[in-house]
Formats: sequence, structure tokens, C-alpha cells
Amino acid sequence: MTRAILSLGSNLGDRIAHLRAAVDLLGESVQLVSGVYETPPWGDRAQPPYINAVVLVNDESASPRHWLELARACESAEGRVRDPDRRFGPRTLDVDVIAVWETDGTPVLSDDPELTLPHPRAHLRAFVLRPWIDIHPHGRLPGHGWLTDLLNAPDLADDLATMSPRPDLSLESKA
Ligand code: PH2
Ligand code: MG
Ligand code: MG
Repeated sequence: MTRAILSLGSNLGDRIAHLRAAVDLLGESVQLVSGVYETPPWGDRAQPPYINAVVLVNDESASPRHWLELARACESAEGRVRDPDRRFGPRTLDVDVIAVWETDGTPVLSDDPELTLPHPRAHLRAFVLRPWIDIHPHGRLPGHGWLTDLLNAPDLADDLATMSPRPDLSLESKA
């Protein structure tokens, strides 16, 4: 029923192992996997650097909420501990639902505080948009327009300049 862009991030422990575990857990639903990027911490700056990537997932029977549940299951499996006082603090694995589409391509819009769609800060985050454009060069963030235009926004220039691709850390399956 839906496909979705999920953003993956880690800045604690064996970062790439956490991202790989998420891709494994998402299993058959994973259709496309971006490159991996080393990114300075955004928001709360006093924490280690992140690695980030995005995946396109697709499942005939998945509701939008299914992706949120799966995202949380991945985070729990990787030992994510939430610090209620530090909203943007360090984490072993963060899986965010960025955008969801019906099978016919209609974007799913939601103002549910638990699952706001599209993700309310995605358009500001180079660490989401840059990996995403790897897999969707002509992609659009619903409600915000083309990924290329969003990435050209002056506000993102510094973040783009300070992130770097990590081709040595692939999420592609070696099978
Ligand atoms: N996630 C956060 C806070 N800050 N910074 C980067 N570079 N990458 C992230 O994934 C990230 C962040 C909270 O979700
Ligand atoms: Mg996040
Ligand atoms: Mg999150």
C-alpha cells in the first residue's frame, strides 16, 4: 500500500554496524539504499559526528504507521536509549520516517504529532536530503519541492560543505 523514505543515523558505538542492522531488519522491503555520509551533529552540537544514509522501502500491505513501528523496532534492536531531556542527543540508531506515498504516488500528509508527514524538519537537513538525492535525483519532498532546489538553499551550504561521503562504509548487500 505504501512506500517510504526512511533516514538512518548513528553517532554511538559501531555506527555502520547499527545502520547495517537496520537495513537487515527492514529486509525485503528495502528497494534502494543511498551512500553513507559523515555529518557533523546538527541541533545539539556537543556530541560525536554522525553517519547518515536513507533507504526507500516499499510494502504492499504497509500502512504509514507500520513504517513508524518498524523504525522503532530497529532502534530498540540496536539498544537505543532515549534521554527525555536531550531531544537531539546522541544515539546508537535513529530511524526517521521522512515521507510516505501511496502506491499511485500520492503523498501521505499527516499532522499526527507522533508521525508528522512529511517529517517537519526534513527540508532543513542536508544529512537527509543529500543521501536522498543519491537514490532519487529527480525526487521531491512533498510540500517543499525538488530535492535539488532544497539542497541549493543558502541555509544548507555550510552543512553540505562540512559533510563528506564515506564510500568505504557501504550499506549495499555484498550477496
Ligand atoms: N540526528 C539528530 C540530531 N542531530 N545530526 C546529524 N548530523 N545527523 C543526525 O541524524 C542527527 C543529527 C536527532 O535525530
Ligand atoms: Mg532524527
Ligand atoms: Mg528519530
